[in-house]
Amino acid sequence: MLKVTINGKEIVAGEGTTILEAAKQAAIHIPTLCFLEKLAPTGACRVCLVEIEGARNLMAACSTPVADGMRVMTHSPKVRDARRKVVELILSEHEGNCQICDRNEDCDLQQLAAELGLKAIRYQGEKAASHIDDSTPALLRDNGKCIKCRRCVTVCSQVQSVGALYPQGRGFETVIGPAFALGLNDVACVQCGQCAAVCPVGAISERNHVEDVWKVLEDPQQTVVVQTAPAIRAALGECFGCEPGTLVTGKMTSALRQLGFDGVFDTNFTADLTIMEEGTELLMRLKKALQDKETVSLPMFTSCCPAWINFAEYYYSDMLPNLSSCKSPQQMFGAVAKTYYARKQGIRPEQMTVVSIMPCTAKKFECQRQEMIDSSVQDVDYVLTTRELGQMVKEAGIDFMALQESEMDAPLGLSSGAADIFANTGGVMEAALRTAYEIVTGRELPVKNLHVTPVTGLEGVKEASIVIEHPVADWSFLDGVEVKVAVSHGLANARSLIEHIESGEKSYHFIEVMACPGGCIGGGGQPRLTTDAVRMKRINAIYAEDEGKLMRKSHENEAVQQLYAEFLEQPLSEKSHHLLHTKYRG
Ligand code: HC1
Ligand code: SF4
Repeated sequence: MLKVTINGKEIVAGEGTTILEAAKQAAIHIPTLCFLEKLAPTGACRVCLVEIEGARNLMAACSTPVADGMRVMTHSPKVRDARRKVVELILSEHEGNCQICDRNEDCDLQQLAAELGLKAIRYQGEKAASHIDDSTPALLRDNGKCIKCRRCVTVCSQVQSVGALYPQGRGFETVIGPAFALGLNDVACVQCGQCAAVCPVGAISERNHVEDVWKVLEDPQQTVVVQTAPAIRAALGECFGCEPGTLVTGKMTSALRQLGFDGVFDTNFTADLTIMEEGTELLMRLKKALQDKETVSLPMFTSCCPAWINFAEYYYSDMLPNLSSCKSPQQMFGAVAKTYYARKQGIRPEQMTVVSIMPCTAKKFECQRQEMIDSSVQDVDYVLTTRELGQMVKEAGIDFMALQESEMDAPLGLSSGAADIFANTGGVMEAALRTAYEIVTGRELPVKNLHVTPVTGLEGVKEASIVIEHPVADWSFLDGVEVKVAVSHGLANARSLIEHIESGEKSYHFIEVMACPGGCIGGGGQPRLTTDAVRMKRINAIYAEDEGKLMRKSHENEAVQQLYAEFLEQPLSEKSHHLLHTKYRG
């Protein structure tokens, strides 16, 4: 252990601890711009400069390890002056247009200027030219606002193993973006939005569709229904000052009704439907492989995360037959709403608009894919992120925190606890196992025993196995079979998992992949900044939502049962195949 003194306070720290980490242990705040927890520091922004007794230069706290006997000053006059200069130089190049910027009042640079007490910018520099990349339906990049901190570069390469963004040129000429000034659509960007989630300023954001939704809400010819993803309810409150992980399901429902939606529904309804379809698909693949000895594609991968689908298409096209053919719950919802529900309402698909509230930017891409037009028109019309919904509620003058709670509408608003946990890494797996176990064994799982603990939590790759004992007659070929499953989140983890499978080191029957760290609760459209502490709070809230429900298994959802009885007939029926399943291109 090493003894260090920071601002006169003695601290004991382990070998390899950085000054930034040691200061945090001692409750001393050193400001940063480029730093991201758990990822290799780049030292790019120089905001975390500190003074070390005996050293000639100021050092970056994020990348300087402590040494025994080191004496550090984090806010000495020399440090404060240097830090101000660094931030003033950044501001001198930054064309912020703050009042009309997406990040106004939610901008790390604004906050930093306030924290440092800046009253003037002593330097007048040339501003970077604005260059807008709107080549994808998911994201908008404006190089004019970029402060070259490289957070997006770090996340895209280290967390997602994509590397779509990187610094090019030198000094003032440095540009962060895809090679040769191409758009994100021209490179292998999966549109996950993790770059937008960490950008400290307004340089990368979601493509904003709020105005489109206002317009359609005002159109008397349209029936406008809304679906909310499982992860929204544990994060939307943050837009109104709540602690991360505050559940706002009832207030969110009331707000949506007040905004003028004609039906307030839940993506969770079709998450339950997904379990019926995907669980059956998995069991049929196992039957073909183990009983009929046919060649089938195993392991089967979940297919609800659109950024994961993009990743598989770009990098592992040979594995596309291994993806479940199920559409995501978002897309199943659109197809069911514009057929089954529209018919119940006596309207045609083209008279209905489906809006989704998603924690995700890739969902904006997914809804306009050519494969997603099965109701005869585009099944989902607009996708808003959690942040965009927060903006709409504010624009409408709704006092969110004062709203009474209310319930979603039937039938497409009814769902189980299994659907709630889709929001968390490991949740789709757990939801599928709850249903598959009961189908195969004919025995009810004890309520206390529903969590599959090895697949919960924030470890990057998680594994579990279940030995099937005494299945019912139809599934007797599974007797004694050890079903192996894996869960990964963050695409770099998916890549390493797939490489282990391809090399033969690992084998599984079923794998859940979510692109964003933590699963959807950590999506690219969620309120910023999502740290691990924030992820855990949202995850715990979602588990609490599940645990508070009487109905916690997808196959118990009576509204889903009714949908089968009145319309779809049974899982994997012809109609289900037409509306709920798809095939992805290579
Ligand atoms: Fe997700 Fe899903 S859980 S993908 O993470 O399968 O976005 O929340 O809506 O579609 O249900 C996102 C979340 C979401 C779908 C579901
Ligand atoms: Fe990289 Fe995802 Fe951003 Fe695309 S959306 S640039 S893949 S982090």
